[in-house]
Parts: sequence; C-alpha cells; structure tokens
Amino acid sequence: MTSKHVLMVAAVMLSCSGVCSAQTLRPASYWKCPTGKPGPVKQMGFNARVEARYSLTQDGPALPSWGSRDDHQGGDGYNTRRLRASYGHQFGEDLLAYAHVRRDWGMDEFEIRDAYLTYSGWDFANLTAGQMKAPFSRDHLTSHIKNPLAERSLISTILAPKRDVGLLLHKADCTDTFGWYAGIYGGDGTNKTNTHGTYLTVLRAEYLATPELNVALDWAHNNSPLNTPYQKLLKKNDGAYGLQTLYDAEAVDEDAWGLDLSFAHGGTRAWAGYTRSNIEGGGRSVAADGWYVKAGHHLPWRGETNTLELVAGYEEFDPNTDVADRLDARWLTIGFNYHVAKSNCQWRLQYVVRDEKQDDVSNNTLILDYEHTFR
Ligand SMILES: [Ca+2]
Ligand SMILES: [Ca+2]
Repeated sequence: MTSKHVLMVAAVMLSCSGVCSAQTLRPASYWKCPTGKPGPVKQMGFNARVEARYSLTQDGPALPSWGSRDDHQGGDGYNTRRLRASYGHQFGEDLLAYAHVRRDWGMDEFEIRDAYLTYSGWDFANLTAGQMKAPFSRDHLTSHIKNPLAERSLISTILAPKRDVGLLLHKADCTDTFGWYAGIYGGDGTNKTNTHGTYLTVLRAEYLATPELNVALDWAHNNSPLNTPYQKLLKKNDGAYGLQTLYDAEAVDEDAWGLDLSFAHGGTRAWAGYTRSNIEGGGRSVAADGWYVKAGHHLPWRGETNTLELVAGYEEFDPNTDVADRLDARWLTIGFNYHVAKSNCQWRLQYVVRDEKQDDVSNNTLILDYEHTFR
C-alpha cells in the first residue's frame, strides 16, 4: 500500500456525505425513471466510485483460482479494487447517453465498461445500443456497491454473460409489473468486436409480484468462443476438464438459464438465484450449475435503521456436474456492513468459509472493504 493509496482513500472517506439512493427492486437500469417515480434511476451527470480492500486468505497448497484477487495468485493484502467514473446525459425526452470507465486494481490505463445510447420514443419498448451489461442474473446486474456481500456469487461471475457490444430491446421501466429484455450481442466480451460471425442472445423476464418481491427468469445462448467467463475459469485452473482445447478450436456453444428473486421488507433484504449452463463442442457436453441465498438485516441504532447491517450468505457452485473435485465450491459468508451513507458509502467486514467438495484446501478469506460513490 503506497502513500498515494493512503491519501486517496483518506480523501474519499472524509468526503463521505449523507447522499443516498433508494434501494431498487429491479436491478438493471438502462433508462431513467421520471422524477418522483420509484424504481431504478440511471444517475445523470458525473459519478465516481472507489473501492479499497484489504483481504487475507489462508494459503493452502493447490488453491483453486477464482480470479477474485483475494487469493495469493490475485495478490491479496491491500488493493484499490475499483476505481470507476461514469457520465450520463439526457438529450430531451427520449434519448439518454451513458458512459462508464474503470481503472481497477492491476490496470495501467482506463478501460471502457459501458458506452451506450437508449432511445425511449416508442411505446412498446426502449432500445439500447452499444456496450452494456447483458441482462442476465440479478447478482450481475446490480451494482457491486448495492450487493449485501463483498463478493458476487460464483454463478453470476462465471456462468452469466457479461458486458458485450450489441442491441437491447427492453420494457422494464420503474413500476411496470412485467418487465422484459431481449438482446443480441457479438458475444466476444467487453471491448471486443465480433470477428467470428457468432452471437450472444439473451432474454430476461421480470415480475414484480408485490412491491417487495421481484422474481425473474433468464436464458442465454452464446456460440462465440472468445473470452467467456467459464473459459477464463478453465484457463486459471490449468485447463480443467480438458475443455480448453475445445475453446481453442473455436467450436463451443454455451447455453444458460437461470432464475432469481429479491425480497425487501423494512430493514430486511434477501436475494436468491440459480443458474445452469451447458457447454457443448467437439462431441462433448459439460453441465455446470449453482445457487445462492443471501440476506441482510439492518439493526436499529439511535433511531437510525440504515447504519449497521448484519449479512450472511451461502452458495454452491459446480463447474462440472460429472466430476467431484476442488472446484466444487460451498461458500458461507458472514459479517456486517456499516453504512455511513446508506449504500453509497460503506464499510464491510466479512469472513468467507470456503469448503471444497473434494480435496479441501485452506483458503478461507477475511475481507475488509470500503466503497464510496460520490456525485
Ligand atoms: Ca463438480
Ligand atoms: Ca477450503
């Protein structure tokens, strides 16, 4: 941790103010709700976000690599994990432009995350074009700072499609009871052009059953061989299951489906999700799946209910259902979040007990995390 890091984090902490945003039931906000309407609000103007983290992971032999940066391969200890900036601008009634860049831990320069335009002049749907999050998995679609846990679930980081370049039709605004998203992308991932004539297709439907309960169903198909999160997992773990040769041969189809829900009542919130993916190529077929539940409860303190939140989560992830190995993960997280200014400025102290179905290794992690959005 350099003196520059210390100064930067100290400056950010001192600027922590009472600014906050409402918790959303609908995770993906590609559009701005009219003033006064509840729901996802795409923040206009300039925003910046910093996440600073200290993590300590047990260093057992043959650690599975999840690429989380919290293990020794990822360089645990202190890191400035997220350094983000975004700018949103609304042109008149029906056009919104949004851009989001990052210079996270280990990066030498800024990288484009989102760059898109949304047109809302039609009644039947809005159209978003550019680079954006593919609409799959609540856990992936919700900004990290609004996640109860310091880590997103493994199914959302490994099985869900990520940011991509393409077109998205969506009708899931604000208080719509039913919401839907239909997107087509190059499938090659962030800042990649489609060079293979292959595509990622994603569908998502959401239902606001009550103002407190949102359930959703996802489906995706990707026949691009480049840069999928599952392929990255194989690479990090020495080409597990022999599938890397299929990816290298550019002949792999990935299908995924999932469901998720979120519930919020008073000071309590709970999320749950399941995803299953099938990978096919070269006459081989592999299934991967997993699920998670996580919850938080705000403890009242001096008349405030948003200060201290106890959190817990459990997840299972199986990257190959035919094989029992050290990549079969069962993780239990417990800890608390201290909300200085609701979810826009918070501390997290969490302990992750990482159990492997086979050949358990010592790899539990302690995380102290500080995250701040300012605008
Ligand atoms: Ca397995
Ligand atoms: Ca373990």
